[in-house]
Amino acid sequence: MSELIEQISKCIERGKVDKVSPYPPDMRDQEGADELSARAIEEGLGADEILKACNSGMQNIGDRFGRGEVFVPELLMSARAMNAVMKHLKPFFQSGTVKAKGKFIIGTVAGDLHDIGKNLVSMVVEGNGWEVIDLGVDVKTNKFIETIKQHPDSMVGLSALLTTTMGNMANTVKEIKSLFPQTKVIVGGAPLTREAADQMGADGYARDPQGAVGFLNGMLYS
Ligand code: B1M
Repeated sequence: MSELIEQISKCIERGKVDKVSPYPPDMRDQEGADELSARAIEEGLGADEILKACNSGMQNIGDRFGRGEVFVPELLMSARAMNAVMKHLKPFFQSGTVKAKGKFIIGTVAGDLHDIGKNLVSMVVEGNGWEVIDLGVDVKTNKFIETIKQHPDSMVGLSALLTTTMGNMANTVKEIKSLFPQTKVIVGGAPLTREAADQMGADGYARDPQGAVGFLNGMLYS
């Protein structure tokens, strides 16, 4: 791993957003995720490599949270640092070729506020030529239903990061499929598995954004 990549990963783990951010106190006046990722791009490092560094920083802070060593405020600072990087990476994920293969409605399910992974899926899907309607986080079933009514030709993606919100996801899938049996629904997020997706009655499961693109493109030609 290059030194720059290691520094970016550390900034994500420590929640160091940018140079002016006073947090964390021991990194005061040092460059943060914002400046370092901009520099990494200038130096020609790939967006995928930078994203991998971010994910490893996120994994570390998540593990420390799981062990009770850090708390929600630290997770939030890490999320802010990651968003600072995503701002620079967005153009790379959106530089797709042909536009509008179809519409894709996506949201994080009710009760769940995690949106970093969902945003990545949005960007990559959009970059692959789909029009994305992003409903945000904590999206209730009704909101999905209303949006499908407005865009009946869409496919739908649901994201969940908590085992406790997988139940809400299952309810949303069930409701969508009972009202719109033709609408294809794909689910994803860290606690999901293909088995869980099958049990929910989802049409597809993807463990990463590329998997979501593969599913959508596959549906186009099926
Ligand atoms: Co939370 N959190 N969090 N958190 N958080 C996790 C998920 C956790 C695993 C941490 C831990 O305990 N080790 C744990 C969940 C345990 C569980 O249920 N299994 C947890 C918890 C417990 C909580 C709270 C309950 C904490 C509390 O309040 N006590 C709370 C819940 C709030 C709520 O949602 N109601 C909470 C809050 C938060 C913050 C708000 C502080 C913040 C989120 C900020 C934000 O998203 N804007 C946060 C964060 C940052 C995390 C961790 C550290 C990082 C998540 C992340 O962004 N990962 C996370 C630990 C971890 O993941 N190691 C943790 C990076 C992201 C790129 O990956 O989201 O997995 P991911 O997305 C991937 C794939 O999953 C996939 O593609 C993405 C790119 O590869 N994917 C899809 C995602 N959606 C998809 C949809 C698809 C296809 C693929 O198709 C539709």
